[in-house]
Amino acid sequence: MSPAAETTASADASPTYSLVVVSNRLPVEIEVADDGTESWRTSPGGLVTALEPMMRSSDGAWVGWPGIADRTFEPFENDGISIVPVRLSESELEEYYEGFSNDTIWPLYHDVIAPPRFHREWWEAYVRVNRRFADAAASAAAPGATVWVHDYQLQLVPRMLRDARPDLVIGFFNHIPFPPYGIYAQLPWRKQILDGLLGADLIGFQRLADAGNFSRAVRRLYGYPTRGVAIDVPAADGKHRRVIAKHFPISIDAASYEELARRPEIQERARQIREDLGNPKTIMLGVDRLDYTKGIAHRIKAFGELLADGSLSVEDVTLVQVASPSRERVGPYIALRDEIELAVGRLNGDFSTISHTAISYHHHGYPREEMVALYLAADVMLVTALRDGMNLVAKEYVAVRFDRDGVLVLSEFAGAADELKQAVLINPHDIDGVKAAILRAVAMPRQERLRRMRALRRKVFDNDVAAWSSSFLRTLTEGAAVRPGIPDTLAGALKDLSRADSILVALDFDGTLAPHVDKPEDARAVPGTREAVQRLLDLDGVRVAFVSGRALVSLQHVSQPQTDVLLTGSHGIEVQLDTPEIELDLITAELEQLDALARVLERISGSVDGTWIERKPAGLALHTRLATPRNAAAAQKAAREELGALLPGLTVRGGKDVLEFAVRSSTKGDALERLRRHTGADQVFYAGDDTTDEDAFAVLRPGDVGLKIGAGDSLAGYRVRGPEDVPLVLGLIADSRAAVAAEREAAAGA
Ligand code: GDG
Repeated sequence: MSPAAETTASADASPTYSLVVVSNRLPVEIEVADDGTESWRTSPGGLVTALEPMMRSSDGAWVGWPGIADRTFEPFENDGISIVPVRLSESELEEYYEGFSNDTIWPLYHDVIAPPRFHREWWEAYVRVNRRFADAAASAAAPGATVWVHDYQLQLVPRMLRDARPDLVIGFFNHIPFPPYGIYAQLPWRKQILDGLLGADLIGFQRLADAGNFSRAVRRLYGYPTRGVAIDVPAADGKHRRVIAKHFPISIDAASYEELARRPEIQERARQIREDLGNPKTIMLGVDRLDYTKGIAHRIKAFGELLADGSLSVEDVTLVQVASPSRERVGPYIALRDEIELAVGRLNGDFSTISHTAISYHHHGYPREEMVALYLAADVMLVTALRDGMNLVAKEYVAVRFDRDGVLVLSEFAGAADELKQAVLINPHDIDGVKAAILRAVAMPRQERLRRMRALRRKVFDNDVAAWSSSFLRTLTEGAAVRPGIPDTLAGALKDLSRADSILVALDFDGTLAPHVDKPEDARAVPGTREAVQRLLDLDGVRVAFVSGRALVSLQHVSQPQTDVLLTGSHGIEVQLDTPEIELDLITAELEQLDALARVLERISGSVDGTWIERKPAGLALHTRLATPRNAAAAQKAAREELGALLPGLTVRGGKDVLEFAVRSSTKGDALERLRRHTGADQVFYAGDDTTDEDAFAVLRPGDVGLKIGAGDSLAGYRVRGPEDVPLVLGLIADSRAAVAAEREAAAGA
């Protein structure tokens, strides 16, 4: 633990990091001892636990506010993680944090449960502070680093970072809901916030619905095309940048909660709690930050009515409510505390007896050990949020219950309800419904409790916070965000490749030379491709081939190849290798299979909108690109099942929105091997974007270069963002090759 060094000057030539996490609060806080000495203490939270190992192994830094205003601290190291503190003044704390973050965005994003307040000075402070966080992150990030920005306080940081550092891979995770457009549209700065977020490569949300709300807002306010999770954002150079908006439900470090729960002293404490409460038959528990989104008043009302109508009695049931202090200087929170405490006081006044308290109410924060003991003691956990991004309390309760007992009553307006379906789900606004759920939970037979808890535990343990963070980072670094430009390592490999006596440059067409389009016949190579191919064709010892899944005539039509380009279509079944004609050979039996195949697919495609058939020399493709996801899946399933039964020998291949059936099995790997034989090339370069290109990457040999275009797992050693980068890559091969030729000529002349 490092001492809290305070400085006024900033350090020069600070070190940089390959993974930078940015959040409003740092995972450390300052602790002042009795004698006034200060030290840093780690504030344990799920996020820190999840990211700690990754931060340590990948040279990580954490940028954030240390929790104390008007103080400047030098970056320092804490437990193997570099900490970069950001300074906030007292007035910024009021305007940026308490104001814009917690009194504008928080209520707006939580379905305006409380009215959001819009103040232009708050917005200005928000922009100013976001800029400071972005500057700090930009200085901490190494070239090409990954930066992960967290939460609603920092929504402008992704754009600010991208403008300052286009080399970075930027992710953003929103821990709270993203509201429907009708609500979001109230925000006077609605366009600026969207633009801020769209600076990221990957924007993560808790629920599918949040990601959908975000994409809809982008469509409504900017008109950018969205397709599934992808949003195409125009970039400064006239091209498009692909941003992914997707749900990644956050979780907890489940094993560490269970580990605490298994400690004998914590189990003893749970027994003690029950005894101290007068050994009621049922302990119900609520644990929340004292926040109007948590529906605390609703649960108190339901419980009060159950006591009033005699369905429950204080001898049998006690409600323990932990309401940890939160945002105590923000207006609505001051009012909420009064409201809740009045309700608790009234209810206890009406129903408590000398020996039994109706509500045991605690306006404190407790150590985690005490929280775990409370979860263990609670027979029924009440989570009645009116709106909640996820609600980790629900998952913590489940993780703690290694005895598989206990009933979780869970609001369907909490993100956790999407996963924890075996909870007793409620609409907290429906007080009668909440009352019925409480009675059901109190009386639930043990068998049913165990069955439900077992299923809930599986969910929570299978999807813990480590799985969450690694899935977000994987999507960010492998998928959404392939870095722009040509990686140095690729340039180096191409240089080595071009030293070979003869080389083959083999290129997939769709998605590699040409962007994917809805109508295959409209596909065209990006500008500059033809010239780059021509430069290669003009060089000695270089052959160029197009390798496609398309029928060869269709490939000729869309690619308009120069005469010297070698062509293979239908995954290698058709070839045109320095001959005027296309070569293909199918036997009669295969031709008959082809007819049967066509009949089945025509019938399926005729009955499902948005699907069509493409005939290929040795097979047929069922395209589903224009169908709804459900129809596409149904059509593909029907085709697979029917043809699986009728023509079991067919080769089936799934691509992007397409399912292909062939009577002759051949892959792009076969095509590439044939091209290698035909050209006698010493080394091969292959570029492709689709799963079918993986067969070609699989047959590459040492010294060959495989280039994957865009996102997704691949065997290729190198990757670029999209087809627009490919002419540059081809140009680089031509440059290196020309340089090698010049060198050789000079050597020969010497
Ligand atoms: C936001 C989103 C989303 C509470 N009191 C004490 C205490 N806690 C701990 C709980 C839990 C955490 O605080 C609260 O997390 P929640 O998820 O329930 O809610 P928010 O604070 O509103 O969090 C939320 C979350 O971000 C993560 O993305 O799930 O939807 O609103 O871990 O245990 N912990 C201790 N003493 C307390 O008195 N030790």
